[in-house]
Amino acid sequence: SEHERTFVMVKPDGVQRGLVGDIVARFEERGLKLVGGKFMRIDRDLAEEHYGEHEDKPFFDDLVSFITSGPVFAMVWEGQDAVAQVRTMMGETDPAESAPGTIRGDFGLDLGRNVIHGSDTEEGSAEREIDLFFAADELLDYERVDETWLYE
Ligand code: DAT
Ligand code: MG
Repeated sequence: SEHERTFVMVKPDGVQRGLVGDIVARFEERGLKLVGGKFMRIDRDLAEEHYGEHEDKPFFDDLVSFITSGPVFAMVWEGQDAVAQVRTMMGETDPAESAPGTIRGDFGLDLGRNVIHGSDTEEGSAEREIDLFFAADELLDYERVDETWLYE
């Protein structure tokens, strides 16, 4: 909590469906601050490391194939309770169970094509993912002009 950073990624389906702008706009409008962004293609090694917690799951191979199948937009967002707030804005893992108004609930139908990744709230997850995708000098420190109006 307090001001923290979280790793977010528009997955290949979200990029192909032209959802990058809408997704970025949601976080910007919420008041979160973009501190890093990278349009990239994930290779197999990075995919396997990023999703390492799922390596024994039956869906692991499909997940790695999917996430490496096209460009993704990787981002780091900063703000008060950023990790949990992003998870709430994303909805449930399965878009079919996600409420309208959430990103997965507005843009997805299928578990294996759920548009977006965001770090989970487990201690250390966000830091691990940020370090995996971004070098320290790719993350920018600056103030948004509206910060005094976003926070008491
Ligand atoms: P999340 O992306 O909400 O953090 P997760 O970490 O449990 O969810 O799983 C990572 C991704 O793997 C998820 O976005 C979609 C896929 N996935 C999860 N559970 C699955 C399942 N039971 N069958 C197929 N794909 C699954
Ligand atoms: Mg997860």
